[in-house]
Amino acid sequence: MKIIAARLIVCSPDRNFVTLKIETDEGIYGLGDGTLNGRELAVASYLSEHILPCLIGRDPFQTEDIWQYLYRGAYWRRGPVTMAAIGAVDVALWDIKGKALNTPVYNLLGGKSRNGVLVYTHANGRDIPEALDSVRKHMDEGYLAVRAQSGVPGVASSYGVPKAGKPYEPAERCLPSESLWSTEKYLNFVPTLFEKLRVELGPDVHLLHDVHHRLTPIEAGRLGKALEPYHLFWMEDPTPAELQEGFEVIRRHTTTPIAVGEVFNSIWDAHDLVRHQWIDYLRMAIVHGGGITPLKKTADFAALYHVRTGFHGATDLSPVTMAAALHLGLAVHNFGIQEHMPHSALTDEVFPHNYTFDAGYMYPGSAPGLGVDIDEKLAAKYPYQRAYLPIARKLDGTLTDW
Ligand code: EZ4
Ligand code: CO
Repeated sequence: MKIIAARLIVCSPDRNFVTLKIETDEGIYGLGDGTLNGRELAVASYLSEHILPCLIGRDPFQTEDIWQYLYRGAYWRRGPVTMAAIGAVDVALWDIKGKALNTPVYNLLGGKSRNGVLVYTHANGRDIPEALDSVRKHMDEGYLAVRAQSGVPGVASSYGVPKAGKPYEPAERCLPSESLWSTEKYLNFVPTLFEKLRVELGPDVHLLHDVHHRLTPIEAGRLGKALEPYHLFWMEDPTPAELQEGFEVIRRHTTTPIAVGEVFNSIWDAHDLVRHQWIDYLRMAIVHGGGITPLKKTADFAALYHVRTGFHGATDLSPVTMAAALHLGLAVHNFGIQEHMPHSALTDEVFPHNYTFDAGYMYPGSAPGLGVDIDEKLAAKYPYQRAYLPIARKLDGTLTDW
């Protein structure tokens, strides 16, 4: 089998997606996701200008060699643009492999290690009563695990707070909007949110929380300690992770489990975090980590240190990435949990898929390959629109981590 064509579909059915379609001489094609929120066209151009011409004529079964060719062979390595581009190719090749062998991709990764993939979804509120209602609503839908975010009194437009009546979607089709941040107000507030949630909801529901890189390690230690009575499933991205040893400081102060990695691109971003057991869950997205090939190795490495998976699954990861995460999550032994921030109805229509949700778990389906397609005619009606993530400033105007 040979690759005869590779092209991009850049569309915006409610939000932007960069999708790679690789076609073979046997009529089988595969899809890969190369979406990098707010920087979509950089990946599209990396693919179309630099990668796609090198794929023609290659054997799509050679996922390992093609991955090394694009990573090692480029001389320049890592970074979100490069790795999302390589990830798009890798995932499309696994999709082709599954279709050619007439089996779902999870069967090529070790087969089913469990019946279904435990997922968590997002509850958002402008205040505690709204956040509580939102968690309850998702529990009624069947979710067993819910991430809870709430507006912080005195902090306008903090992370995870929806505009009235709309589902939360951080990227906006305008220049970066500015949100405000106060660590002091946040740290005083968050324990009161989780106290209320535990009192009202009882001990069984898994509660998660995303700090979104906003604290220093010692501040994160304080928060983790304050949250211990409410036994969170995890505290996510407590501090920016460029300084991996920062997590040692957090660990010294709290037993609240820690998840990190949605902005990582490589095991080398997490190597110290994992081998020192400073974290509990690794959250790299399949697309931004360079595809299924490196993520399978990363998961196996993490397993040696009792670190489990918690792959990123926000709406900026396309249904193709969602499916890839479900196949890998079903197969690896050290699966932890999968994020599920459902796509809009229009996005789901553009990307028809086999995966399903039932009673707290997701199932990738048994279609050959990844089980996701793209309706190119419909996609063409929704062209790319420039969009950005917000930025954040402290109350005195200092730019801080969003
Ligand atoms: O801000 O995906 O856990 N989920 C998140 C997301 C990220 C966006 C960035 O593109 O933190 O909401
Ligand atoms: Co996050």
